[in-house]
Amino acid sequence: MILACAIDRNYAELAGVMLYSIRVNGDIGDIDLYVLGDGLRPVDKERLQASAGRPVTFIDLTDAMLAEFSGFKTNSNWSRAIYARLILPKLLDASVKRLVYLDADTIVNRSIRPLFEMDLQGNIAAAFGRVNERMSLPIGRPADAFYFNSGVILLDLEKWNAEGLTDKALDLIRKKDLPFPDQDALNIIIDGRVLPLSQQWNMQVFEGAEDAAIVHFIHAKPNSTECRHPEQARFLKYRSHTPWAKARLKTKLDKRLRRLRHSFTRRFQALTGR
Ligand SMILES: [Mn+2]
Repeated sequence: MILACAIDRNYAELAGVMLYSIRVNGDIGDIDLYVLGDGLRPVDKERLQASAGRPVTFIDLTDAMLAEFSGFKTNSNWSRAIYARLILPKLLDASVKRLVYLDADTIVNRSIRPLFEMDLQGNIAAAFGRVNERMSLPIGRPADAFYFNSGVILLDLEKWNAEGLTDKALDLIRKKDLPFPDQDALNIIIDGRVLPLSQQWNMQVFEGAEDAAIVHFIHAKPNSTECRHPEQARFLKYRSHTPWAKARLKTKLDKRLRRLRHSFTRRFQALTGR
């Protein structure tokens, strides 16, 4: 069994704190940690490894892998790494039966062993979601469809790979203009085969966050001055034990610079066809 995340360099700090929280609370035993990285430097990997306190397997995104998502939507918040999670099942050894994918903007406050050991009851995945008209209608699903968040997802890899779902998801993103491409594609291709998880595994709202097993910072990130989340203090406590202990909090200006950098990079890629 594997626990994995997919990040670029901008998310290394968040991933490091997430890995540290797993080390102290996750109770993952011999479950292997994987980080799929887009442009991670050796120093980023060293820091992630130090935070995890155990071996981490790094998979670097190659040009061939990136070619699969050429032309896919990105912005300064959604990097190419959001698509990388879709190809992850294809990159792993066929003997791996289960994968828990965790977004880097999460912290783990309790044992996540129950998540790995959960009976999927024949489903292909487990994730937290709800009936969500606002997310479902724009992608052509009924108003009463169950829509899950892809930040915490347990996958049955045998079923996933047997049905070639990576290629199906990528095809769908290529053909349709989906507002939240990776998450929408997942919701469409495994529709009806997702075991609903309790909210404590992917707590996105502030209320009750202190008791959740996994807190997911979906808005302002906890390493930024804009974060108003009640669990930011816990994030910073975990962070104080990682190589990012003394990193300054990101500001609005950092965000603007990141946006600028992103748009320049995109123009450059358009010009050079990369
Ligand atoms: Mn997230």
